[in-house]
Amino acid sequence: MIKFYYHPSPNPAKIALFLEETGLPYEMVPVDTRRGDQFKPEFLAINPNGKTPAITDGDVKVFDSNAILLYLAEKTGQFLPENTPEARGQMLSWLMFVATGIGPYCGQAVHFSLHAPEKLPYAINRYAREAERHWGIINDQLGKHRYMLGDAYTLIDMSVWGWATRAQFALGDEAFGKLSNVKRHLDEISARPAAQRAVALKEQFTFKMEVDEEARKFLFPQNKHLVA
Ligand SMILES: N[C@@H](CCC(=O)N[C@@H](CS)C(=O)NCC(=O)O)C(=O)O
Repeated sequence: MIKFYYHPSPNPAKIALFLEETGLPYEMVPVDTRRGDQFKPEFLAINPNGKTPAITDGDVKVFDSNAILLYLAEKTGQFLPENTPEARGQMLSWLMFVATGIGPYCGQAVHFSLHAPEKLPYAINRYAREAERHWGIINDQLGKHRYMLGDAYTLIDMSVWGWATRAQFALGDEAFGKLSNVKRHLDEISARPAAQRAVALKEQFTFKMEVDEEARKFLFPQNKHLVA
């Protein structure tokens, strides 16, 4: 059975949605990153990057959310676009775009506005504007058709959904004013029963929610190198 290494945050949410949509049997393994579970040797043996999500499927280990989505889509043959070079080219492009644009820029936007010990206007502005710009590209794409790749719901929609659930947190309460297509897409997917089960997964374990000194030590280990 698939073991799904999970924390209630945007990248694992994509995998929770895929697993729930397909009905693949899986066991959820909580990784409480605010308590340091991501640095346990048994987890690092699966994901040497020490971040969630990861899965094991028998002897197969897969880490990084978009790699896991592609692995599961290829394994099941579900939620893939048609098997043409054109459709596959678009799928790979958007998969990498979400992985390298949406995720990291939203993450850094939150980091510099909320968690950085100094409020640096240059860094706050750079990451907020870049996060907005990336979401604007998704919004334009969703203005052309119902889903990211056309008329069919695919793994790319699940990848976008994981982060869209946190877009307002990253960009501010007014974010959806300029991103009406993203909001429409988010609302449609969030209403799916599989998405509701994916969101409810966090209730199966009591994760630490506070970002206190202990959590900051685990989430931002590089800070120990800062000179006081
Ligand atoms: N590129 C990775 C990023 C994974 C990532 O940053 N995961 C976050 C949760 S959304 C995490 O585990 N954070 C805890 C930490 O950084 O220690 C992916 O797409 O899976």
